[in-house]
Amino acid sequence: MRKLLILLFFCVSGFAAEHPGTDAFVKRAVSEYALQENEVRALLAEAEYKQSIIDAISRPAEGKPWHEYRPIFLTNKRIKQGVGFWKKNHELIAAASKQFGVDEEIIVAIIGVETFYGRITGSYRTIDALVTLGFYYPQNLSSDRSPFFSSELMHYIQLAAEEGLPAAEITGSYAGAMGMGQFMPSSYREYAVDFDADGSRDLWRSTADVVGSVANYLHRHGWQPGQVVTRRARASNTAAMDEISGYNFTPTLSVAQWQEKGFSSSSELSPELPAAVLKLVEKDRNTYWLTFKNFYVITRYNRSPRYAMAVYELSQEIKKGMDKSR
Ligand SMILES: [Ca+2]
Repeated sequence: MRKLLILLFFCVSGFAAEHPGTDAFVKRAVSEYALQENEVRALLAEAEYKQSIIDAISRPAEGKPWHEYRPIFLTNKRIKQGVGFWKKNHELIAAASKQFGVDEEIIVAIIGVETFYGRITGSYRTIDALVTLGFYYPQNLSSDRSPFFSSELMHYIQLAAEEGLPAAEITGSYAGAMGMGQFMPSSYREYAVDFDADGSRDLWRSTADVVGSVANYLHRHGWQPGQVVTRRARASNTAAMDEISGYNFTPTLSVAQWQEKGFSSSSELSPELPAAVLKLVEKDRNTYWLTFKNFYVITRYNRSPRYAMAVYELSQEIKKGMDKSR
């Protein structure tokens, strides 16, 4: 009986270490990406399923209405520390802004919203996050994002090999985002830059690399320096509310066309300027905004329009704080 129990124990623990989908993943890693089978298997065996990660993905902050979402990011502390971060790194930020053509305050605000200027980069092991979400994605959510996380896991393994990173030790957000700018592995591989030219792209310890990488990310997604991000709009009683998207902020209609549909804004805007319309849910009413190419670019960093609005508003408050202290 005792022997049987011991045998059973080893079987159960053996199975527990093998995540569902491991074989198919390893097969792809080897055939499509020429990764070493034993190394991939060893890394996956180290990864642990975390219920806390499933719980976290099931209730993201982006689900909150704007009037609850905004106060999380638009705090005096985050504004003040943004001014401090900008002053401390003003040469780096100015250099990145110049090289990549991205407004300085937006670079600062992104790092501020993502990690409080590098202070809170996340304590989940990235390998746990990507394996949990890639192999155990909850089926009761509106869309199955396991293919995305599985693909990010593949990128992560390649990134670790390319950059010489300790793949089983790195920590980040519950969704696998890493470092001061919270780059997903695919973004890290594609957009991170070695801005301090020391031979490696280090988004944990090099503020220069982080600032340069955030600027490069926005630049590569089409940032237009000095151009408008968003403007408050007025909606007429007959405005075409059904043409407002909750998730797609590609500017497709012009300011003039939106005006015909009942959404008007200040006269300084060129009538030909392409725009989208955003509705924000305030406590006792809705507000409407014309959003432009640069707003869309911020949504490439995080798809939530509330995220983009928080970044924009924070950037403006930090800029005001900088102007005051100059
Ligand atoms: Ca570097």
